[in-house]
Amino acid sequence: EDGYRLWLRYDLVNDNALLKQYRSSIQAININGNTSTVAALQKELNTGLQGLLGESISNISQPANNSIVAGTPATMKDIKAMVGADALNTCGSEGFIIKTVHFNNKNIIVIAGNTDVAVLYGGYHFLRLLQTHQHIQDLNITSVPKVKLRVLDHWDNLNRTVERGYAGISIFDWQTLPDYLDKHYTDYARANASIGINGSVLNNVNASALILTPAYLEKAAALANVFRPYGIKVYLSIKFSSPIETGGLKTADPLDKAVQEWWKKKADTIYQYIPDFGGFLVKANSEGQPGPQNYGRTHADGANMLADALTPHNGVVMWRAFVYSESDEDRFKQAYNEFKPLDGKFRSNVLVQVKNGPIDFQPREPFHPLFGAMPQTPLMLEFQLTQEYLGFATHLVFLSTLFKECLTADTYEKGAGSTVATIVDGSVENHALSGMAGVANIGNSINWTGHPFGQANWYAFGRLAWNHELNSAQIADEWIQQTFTNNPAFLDTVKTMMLLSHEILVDYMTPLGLHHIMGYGHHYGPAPWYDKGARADWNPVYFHRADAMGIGFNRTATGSNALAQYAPEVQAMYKDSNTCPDKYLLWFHHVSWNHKMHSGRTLWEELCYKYYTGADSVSWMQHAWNNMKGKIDEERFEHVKMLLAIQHKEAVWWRNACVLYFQTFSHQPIPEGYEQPEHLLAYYESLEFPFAPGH
Ligand code: BDP
Repeated sequence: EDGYRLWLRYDLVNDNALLKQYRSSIQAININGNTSTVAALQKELNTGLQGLLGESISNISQPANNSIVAGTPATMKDIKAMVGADALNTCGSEGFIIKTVHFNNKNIIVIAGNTDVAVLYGGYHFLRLLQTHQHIQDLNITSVPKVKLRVLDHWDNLNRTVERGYAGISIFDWQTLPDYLDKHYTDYARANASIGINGSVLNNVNASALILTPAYLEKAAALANVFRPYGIKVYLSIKFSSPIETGGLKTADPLDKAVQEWWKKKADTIYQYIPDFGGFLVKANSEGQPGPQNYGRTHADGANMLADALTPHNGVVMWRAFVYSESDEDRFKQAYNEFKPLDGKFRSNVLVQVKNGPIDFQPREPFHPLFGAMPQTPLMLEFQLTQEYLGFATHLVFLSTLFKECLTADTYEKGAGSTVATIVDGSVENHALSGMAGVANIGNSINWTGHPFGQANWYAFGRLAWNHELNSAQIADEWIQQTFTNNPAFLDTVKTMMLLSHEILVDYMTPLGLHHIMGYGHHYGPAPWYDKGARADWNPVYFHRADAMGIGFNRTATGSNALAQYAPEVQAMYKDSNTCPDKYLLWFHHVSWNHKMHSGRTLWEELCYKYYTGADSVSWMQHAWNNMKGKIDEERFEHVKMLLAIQHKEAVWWRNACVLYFQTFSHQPIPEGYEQPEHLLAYYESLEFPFAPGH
């Protein structure tokens, strides 16, 4: 068990009664059609069922008693009659139905959809039911994705390094493409399809212009060919200055005719290589990347030029709103300031891609104020699965709870209930386009994600992009059962660990609304003291603002007034330091060290309490995990055990460094009963990590 099989392990069902039931209801499979997607489905069902049921299942050409019938109205003449035409009408092009029916005197499990890919999704869902030991006698499931574009963004460079990647080098081996098609590519596509991911951006947002040259397009096309049967479209990150760098033009001005023409021709060429190419992801005028503002144009000018080039081919532009420049304006406010005025100015095939929070993938952020502020523009939500600011691939953190916190946050755009999720899925404004992106945590390490539990974040992202109403406990349940075991004690303990893990990390890293106090550049470990960065807004001291009076960033009307970017109802929740929820307090307020918290403790005491509880909770996780010995394979058990020991060491490091540093402002003792830090502050400040990964 090296983790390579992810959640698609298909091991023999170890509950005998259930196995008997499954075997009697699944005696044959009837799938017709000859597309590559049908072949992929057939193969997955054959392998999956053979593994789960411990016997090979025959493929038949007509529905039979106790068989699975999978297909579309086009491939299977009775499908409509079996599930009902009306039901199919609600499924769109990707939704599926799984239903137990009695048809022509036969007991049948139907997996139906309007397209082959929809049926493939249904097939994976059916295998998930068996892997999670569900009863299959009376199935009646209809599942339709809420969001259209469910995409992984790879920050993978053409030399196979991965920006903020902690799981080895890129799985995309550009050197041997297009001739060598690594097994990883197919297994990557299977894993994605199994959770409904339907797009992959192959290269880093800090893009190389080379990606659009014929040599690389040919390589990208080879990947697209592998992914296509699984319903996955390929997208590319582009560099805005490509017309200059590889096109020989003097400018990349989006209003320049020659530039527009260059992109049109480029798009035409791309579609010759990849007929179903998804489109472009663009980081422009952000962290030094070129963009339309280099020519005095707006983000809309830039996005629209690319959108026009893609329109004839039905491609989309995912234009990122991650922008902030060196200025006196609070970094929190800058994306909103630049983008809100552009609402209504984008072509209909442009999505503006917004990170979950206003700063940058912190352990906890309030939702980005652009959600709810650009009603005329489809906003694509960007989460980060790779744990850039959350302990890399060595800390066990289940991100589903972080995702849900953002998705369920209410923007009040159209009154109560306009959650981020319903803005993103397009339902609040009736947008035709909608999307969610996850910055991938995948590399070529044998288990894909480095930390065995990193897989859960990939899994949770896919499941939530498909259906943001799923809850984290359900997702953890599914993932554990498929990835490890159905053992109830294991399930119970590990699910609890997973569900608490995010809050625990927040406690030992950035409690009470602290943010961006990690090591400079690489973001490894604590460095709240750091103030030597090239830009003020890259420095931890910019974000925590600790002084003799207190700590925190005043973003109320007496401070940067970033709060004003939210709806009045949201402002009302956060604007008073006495009623603001503790978890966001230092995001919005500079409060005194003696500020009374909801617990009755002072802020200083609460800060210590959080740091100490956080680190202690990692010991609890270790203890809980140790009790699981023998319930799963030794290999993964030991792996996680060793990683938890690192996590504990680092949690204590975070705690000690932060408490000692903030103490230099609070001038108060670490409350009685807490163990004193092992070293003096100077020791923690002296630690350097020139070779921290991922940067
Ligand atoms: C930050 C990363 C940086 C990325 C940037 C982005 O530190 O490496 O390039 O985001 O999203 O989180 O563009």
